[in-house]
Amino acid sequence: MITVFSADHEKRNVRTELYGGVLVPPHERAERARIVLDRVQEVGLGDVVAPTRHGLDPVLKVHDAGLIEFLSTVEDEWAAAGYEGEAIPTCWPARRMVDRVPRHVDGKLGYYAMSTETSIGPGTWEAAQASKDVALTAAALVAGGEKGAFGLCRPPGHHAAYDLYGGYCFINNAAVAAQHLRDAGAGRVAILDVDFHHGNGTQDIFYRRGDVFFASLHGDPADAFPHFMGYADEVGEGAGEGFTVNYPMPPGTAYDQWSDALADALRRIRAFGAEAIVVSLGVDTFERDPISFFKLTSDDFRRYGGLIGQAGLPTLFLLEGGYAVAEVGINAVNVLSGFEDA
Ligand code: SP5
Ligand code: ZN
Repeated sequence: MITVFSADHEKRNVRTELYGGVLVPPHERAERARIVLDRVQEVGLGDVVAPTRHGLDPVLKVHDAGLIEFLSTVEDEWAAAGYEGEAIPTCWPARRMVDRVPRHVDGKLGYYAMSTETSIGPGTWEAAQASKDVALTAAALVAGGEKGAFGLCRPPGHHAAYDLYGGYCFINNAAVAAQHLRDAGAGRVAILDVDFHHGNGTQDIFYRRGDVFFASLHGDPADAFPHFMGYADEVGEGAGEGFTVNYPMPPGTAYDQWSDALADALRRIRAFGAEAIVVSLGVDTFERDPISFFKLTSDDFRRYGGLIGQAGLPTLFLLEGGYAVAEVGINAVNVLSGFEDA
């Protein structure tokens, strides 16, 4: 399997994440991508290629132009405001307030953010663009006939909604890639989100569409981030009704229960008639992940890669979360090896 990788991910190297009331070094750090790349090379997964540049047109098919303009200017506006730290929102359009984009950067941050842990600093926007180019380049390989491809994306994407960033995400790589597959001729595309966290951004983007199926396995939002989306009764709306499925699961969930949900999601994807699958590959379901509460082992990642492979569809894997840094390479690449061996 070919891996697409860009060293430009390193341009996102913020110092802070607001966590437990303290500014700590980010869980989503550059070292993660280097460790996954090292593992790809160590096991001889296949060639590693650089992305080609795709510009912003494919991004604007799934995101609000206002969000993209904001992301491309926020760092300058933040610096111009005279702040010393990294950009973090401090207020939101909460219930019964107004839906208007403010002029001041503090207001814009609150307008476009879904959470506060995602500090923005110099280079964040460049890295986010490189990440979506990785996803698009890997999508083009699948559209061109590869059975599988791996987009080693960083920063991740699945929390980025139509007009929101957050959860360490800026551009929704999986949504951009799924739209690319549609435009390249796939009539029906499925997105399978196996990250520990609900893929709220991806669900948001396709919620009213019947051509892209979305399935997410995740920590129950009553107990886990993003808290305000991902319940089982969210099933899509309008033309999208019946084309979203959520599998929220409780603290302590291990492979037996988790893989039952995966099998059900794969049945739904087959019944939908998907011509390709985009996997939002977060490995924060791992038993020793520092911010999550599932109990998958490193062997379980290989096993479920095999289940995805047995679906027999062209499959694009895009890296999302996974914060047990020492094991992130082993776990992510185990999924890919399991897929290839299926
Ligand atoms: C892509 C991705 O995995 N994003 C995750 C963003 C998580 N953001 C907030 C996490 C707050 C976690 N609280 C955990 C408490 C653990 N004791
Ligand atoms: Zn996650």
